Amino acid sequence: YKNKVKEKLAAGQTVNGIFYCNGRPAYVEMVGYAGLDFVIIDTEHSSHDAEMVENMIRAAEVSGMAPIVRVYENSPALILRALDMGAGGVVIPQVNTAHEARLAVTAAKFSPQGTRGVAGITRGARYGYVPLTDYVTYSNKNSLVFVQVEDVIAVNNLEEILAVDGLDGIFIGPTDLSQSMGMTGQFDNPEYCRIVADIITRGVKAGKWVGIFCLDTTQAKHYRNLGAQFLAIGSDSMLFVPAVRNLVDEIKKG
Ligand code: 3PY
Repeated sequence: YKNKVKEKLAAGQTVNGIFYCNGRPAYVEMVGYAGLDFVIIDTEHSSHDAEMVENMIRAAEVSGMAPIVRVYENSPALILRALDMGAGGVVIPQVNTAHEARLAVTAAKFSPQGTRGVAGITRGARYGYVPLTDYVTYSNKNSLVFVQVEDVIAVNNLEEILAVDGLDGIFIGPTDLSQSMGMTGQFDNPEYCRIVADIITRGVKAGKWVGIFCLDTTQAKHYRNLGAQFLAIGSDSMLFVPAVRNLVDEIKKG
């Protein structure tokens, strides 16, 4: 298993993915065959239990996507579990300081870069089929760590967060960011747009990859033009709900 997403990002390419909040592995597999690069399997705003997450990771791999898990808080145990299950990376919500970002990197990396607990028997380690030293090297090199910038506190601390060694990138959470700015969901507000553009520009300048949740492809293209490379475009329900609504509207027209 190779982390194609990390390879593409390193080559300066853009990667496209989707959030998954209402799992079944089959639906993850279904979107993967369409040609997406990654899926963010959400455990923050979802009811996924650990076994479901593991099966969604499998489904992503089968259909050629990098499985990225959003843990529900910045906890070493949750980061460890996601990577042990075979996630290709983690997204960590509500990271507001360089210290918190450093904790996330330390939790995600084995020694010497971090303090992640080692076990050669996990799914990530291919249950022991891979020599432990190879797995440790591979995982440290290839696992992606994105911390979410989704609060004005993080924006104020952005310079220090971006300077954290071993951190691959930042991931902008538009809804929470807009809330912390006192303008929940006002994604067209000029001040909100200015801040988002500024975060992207500063992230790129610092040499980190910038990810962002996009409502649609128009927004994704806009952020791509600003330099964001890791684009999570919509979610499972955002694809499904309009289709069902349309079906109901159409049939009721008589
Ligand atoms: C947000 O918009 O707040 C996110 O975290 C993206 O899902």
